[in-house]
Amino acid sequence: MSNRQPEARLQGLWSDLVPVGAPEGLVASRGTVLGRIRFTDAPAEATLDDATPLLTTHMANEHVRPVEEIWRTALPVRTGVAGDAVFAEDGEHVFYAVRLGPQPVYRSPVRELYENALRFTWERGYTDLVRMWNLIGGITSPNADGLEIYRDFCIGRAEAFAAFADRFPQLPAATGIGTLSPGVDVCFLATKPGRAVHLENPRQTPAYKYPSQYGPKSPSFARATFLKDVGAPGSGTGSLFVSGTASILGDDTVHVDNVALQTEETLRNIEALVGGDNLRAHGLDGAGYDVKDLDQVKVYVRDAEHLPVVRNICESTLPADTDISYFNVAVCRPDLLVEIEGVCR
Ligand code: 3EB
Repeated sequence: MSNRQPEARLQGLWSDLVPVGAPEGLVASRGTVLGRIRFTDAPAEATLDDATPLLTTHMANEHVRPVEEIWRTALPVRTGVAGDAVFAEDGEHVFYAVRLGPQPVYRSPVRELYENALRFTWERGYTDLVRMWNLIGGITSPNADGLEIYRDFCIGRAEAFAAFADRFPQLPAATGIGTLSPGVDVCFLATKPGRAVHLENPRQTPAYKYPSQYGPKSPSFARATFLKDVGAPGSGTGSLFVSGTASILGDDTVHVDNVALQTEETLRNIEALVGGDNLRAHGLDGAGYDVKDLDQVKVYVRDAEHLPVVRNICESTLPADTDISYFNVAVCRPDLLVEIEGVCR
């Protein structure tokens, strides 16, 4: 568990990644729980557990330890159920989580899932989408029609965002990553309006503009979202939520078949994304961040045999007190071997 910048933890939203079944003392932290994501050895329906939303996804195997991500806020929380989804809100933030079981074709059920989610958050006034996670079983396998499941998923998601384009004209930071069981687990964080600024990466084509060689509908996400702290003046202080980032330059996968170079390129992509020049290019003042400021890091590695080399590079690049968790799951293009996300504060 990271203890960097404890004062930042009194503001807004923060998370910890802890081993599943950790003793109380390790889990104890200031604030109230907004939501939890359990990365474990089997999926389960999203539920209220201990009166808080819990998403359970199959992302642990014999190569990585099961972990739980716990999102907290400083404000009192109200929780509930909305159809198949569970949620928690504190008046400033909402966490929403839902599981879609295995489908022959994902397009229509994903569209419906996303439309329900977008309608829900809009109606409650949490109109700034901040961060979405799309955890997709069999991500690079074919659906019943022979279309790759990630491409199938992207069609339904894009259709939902198109239907809500008047209310959500801008896309938030996201992750699209594989899991180890069929089905799709989705969760997101959103806030009341006026706090989120979405960023692109100068080294990468915006994902929503990827050419059709990567699928009939481009992926619907931004490279990062800056969330201003409540009440901060100007662009003020806040947190920068970095999307799942891979070894992509422009729209091309680079360093095919070289996991070390892919990991280093991914970290350079993050460096360019979070730096002061890119923040200022998006109207944010302040010094920006360094890749070393990335915390609450999740590293997704396709092949278990690559875990040691990826760990080595991450641990030699990031400070020793960085909170990093590793997952052995597929990435959304067969030629991508690694994907990295995190939060800068
Ligand atoms: C990429 O840059 C890598 O579909 O939500 C990263 C983050 C990726 C989010 C998504 C996909 C998604 O295209 C894949």
